[in-house]
Amino acid sequence: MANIFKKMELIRSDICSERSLLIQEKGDRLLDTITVQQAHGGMRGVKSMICDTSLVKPGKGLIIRGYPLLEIKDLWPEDVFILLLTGEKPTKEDREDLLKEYDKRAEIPDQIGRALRSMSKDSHPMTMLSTAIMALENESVFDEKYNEGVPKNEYWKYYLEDAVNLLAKLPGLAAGLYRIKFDKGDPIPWTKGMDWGANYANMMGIEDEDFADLMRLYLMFHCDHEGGNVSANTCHTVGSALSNAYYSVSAGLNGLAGFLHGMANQECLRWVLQVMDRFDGQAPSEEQLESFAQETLESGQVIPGYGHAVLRVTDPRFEGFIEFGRQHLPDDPVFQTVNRLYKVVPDVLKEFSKKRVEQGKSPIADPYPNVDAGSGALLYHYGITEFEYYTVLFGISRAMGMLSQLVLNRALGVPITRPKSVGTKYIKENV
Ligand code: CMX
Repeated sequence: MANIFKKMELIRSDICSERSLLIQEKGDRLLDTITVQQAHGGMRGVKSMICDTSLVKPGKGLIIRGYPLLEIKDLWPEDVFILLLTGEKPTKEDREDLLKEYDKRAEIPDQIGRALRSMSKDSHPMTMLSTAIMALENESVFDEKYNEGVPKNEYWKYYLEDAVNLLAKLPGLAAGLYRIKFDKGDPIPWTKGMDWGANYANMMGIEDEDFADLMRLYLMFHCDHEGGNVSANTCHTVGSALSNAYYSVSAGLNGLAGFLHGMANQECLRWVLQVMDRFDGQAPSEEQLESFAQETLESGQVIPGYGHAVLRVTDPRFEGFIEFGRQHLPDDPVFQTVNRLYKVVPDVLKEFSKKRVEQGKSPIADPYPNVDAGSGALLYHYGITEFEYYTVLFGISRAMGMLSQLVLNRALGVPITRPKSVGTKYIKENV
């Protein structure tokens, strides 16, 4: 890991002095104001934390270290982890250096398989993932070094060790739990010399070059979405207490398992298959899909895979997946249904939003598809029909964003998170 360490040593001193200078020169300047509505509304849009790994622009979508996502979609997941962490696109040597580390660290202790097998058969795959990560927590290098009394300014090094250890094991954990939970046979070990995405595909038991390509794209697309989303923000907060990377990432993943966040991908495919079931498994017409979408809204449910807290355009990650689908599976009925839904759902949501406003409710701010609307159809095509598993794939990728943010936060010495809450009485009396 010499290359990454060297780069991190260099950028660390730069980012630390930049941070000190900014606080010194502009520490008392106003970054934002907050309204009562925002305090009551999930702090939507409040600028109150720093994240340099990526940015989500409402009109453009995800920008990773200055690169719009679709411009760098051919980077492999291991490349993007280095980019998130260091701010620089990796060289071939950097990638090889990281892959060698994964080769050294990927082996999963036997007790993890035993722990997963002992879990209740109806445990959700996200519960199994979180449990498996927590079962590895005793391996934290940071905890060991902290107990030895290393100085604060070296904490980041051991968070980085833990990050690489965890990333090396995550595909094996996730693929292993897939095989255990869905009776696919014994877990398959990591193959040395094979990249992260292809290894994950292989360990799931799916030997198909196209699927390995999809995995690389999938793992790249879900890697990060700035710092305020539920999973990243949770990981940030837990890590700020110096909980190690295992505690922090597991906590973030528990947030990802929410139906309004990463679990929307399983819900989305469930919803797509529901409408197809009505039409003998065929892709329904646009009219049929329109009335199904209206029915969903009228029954008081959300349309999964549509809407976003920040985005106000079609998610470029969705566009990227649709492009992959057009190239590799244009005739697949599930993919065709997803594609047709894209033609009708935004208008249905816009109409529904108008009615909501007439009733004095808030509008639907974003009627367009997010990442979760497109990914499931592709996974389904390659035989991953167990859609409760989809959030695990999202989580393995998002761990790269959470871990790079965590390491950078420790490198900067970001303090423990502690915003101030106020009561209703305070607002009534003081605002
Ligand atoms: N279907 C129906 N109603 C929707 C909707 C959708 N797809 N998207 C938003 N709304 C509703 C909200 O539920 C909210 O209604 P109430 O005021 O009655 O509670 C209203 O519109 C206003 O919400 P908003 O300001 O547009 O959106 P929020 O920032 O509050 O929420 C999100 C964003 C993603 C939770 C919401 O759009 C949603 O529930 N979408 C469906 C679930 C989904 O796809 N989540 C995945 C997001 C991406 C990810 O994190 O992975």
